[in-house]
Amino acid sequence: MTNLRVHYHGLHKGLTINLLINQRDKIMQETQLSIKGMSCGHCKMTVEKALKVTDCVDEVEVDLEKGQATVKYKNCLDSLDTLKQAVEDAGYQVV
Ligand SMILES: [Cu+2]
Repeated sequence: MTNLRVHYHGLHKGLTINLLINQRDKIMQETQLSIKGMSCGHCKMTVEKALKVTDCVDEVEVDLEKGQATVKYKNCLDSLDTLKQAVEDAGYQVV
């Protein structure tokens, strides 16, 4: 009986660890970028598209009036510079 309990707890722990490892790349983080140079809906769409530069970017929301982009991304994104570079490659400035 005692052995069974110990075994159960060991198994449970192992499952938890596996779950954490599988979830590692799914944990979401959020950042906001101030973007200069957007003037119309077309700019907004261009920047949104540009920011989805890798699969690690999950959600992009661009507020044209505020000149601000909210980006939700997974831990697999190597650096925030990747986002900055993508916006600049699209012809806008991150300030
Ligand atoms: Cu425009």
